[in-house]
Amino acid sequence: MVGASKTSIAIVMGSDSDLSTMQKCIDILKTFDIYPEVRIISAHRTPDIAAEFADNAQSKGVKVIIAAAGMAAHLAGAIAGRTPLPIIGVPIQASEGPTGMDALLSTVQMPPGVPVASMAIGSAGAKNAAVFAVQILALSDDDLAAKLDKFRKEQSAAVVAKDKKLQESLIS
Ligand code: RP5
Repeated sequence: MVGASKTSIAIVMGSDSDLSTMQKCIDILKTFDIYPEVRIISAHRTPDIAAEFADNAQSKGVKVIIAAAGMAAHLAGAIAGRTPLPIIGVPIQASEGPTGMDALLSTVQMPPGVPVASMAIGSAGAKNAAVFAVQILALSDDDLAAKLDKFRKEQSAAVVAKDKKLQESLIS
């Protein structure tokens, strides 16, 4: 099983302008010792490469694809139409235009039968894409399930600590 989870996730994004947002996804995966394949592939500017990537992902051992794009964000859906792998979509807010709603609707409004699991717009979505991908893989990976359990407990403990600090500040 060594390294199995390291190659199980692929991240694709439509442009290098999406990378600063998707770095948050990559960083969370690293905390789970997952080092995904990361590609810049555009459904519109490099459609042939997008098709080739989608067609070959499963045979390369990829189990979950995270696809991020902004504006008319067709990358996740275009890949979903060519592979049975689960696709997690991350809508990115572009530097201009309607605050990411364009990308959200382009990502989430898939026709029945070809789903994309769309996350929230931007950084929150990028982070949740990582956690959601880990949750999928953890179903069949006990080591990863243990790391996920630890992650969630630490997350809860952080909130409890913040509440404790707040309560202490209110009585002092
Ligand atoms: C999308 O268009 C990309 O995913 C990016 O979010 C947006 C703008 O791309 P650039 O003009 O910054 O390359 O395809």
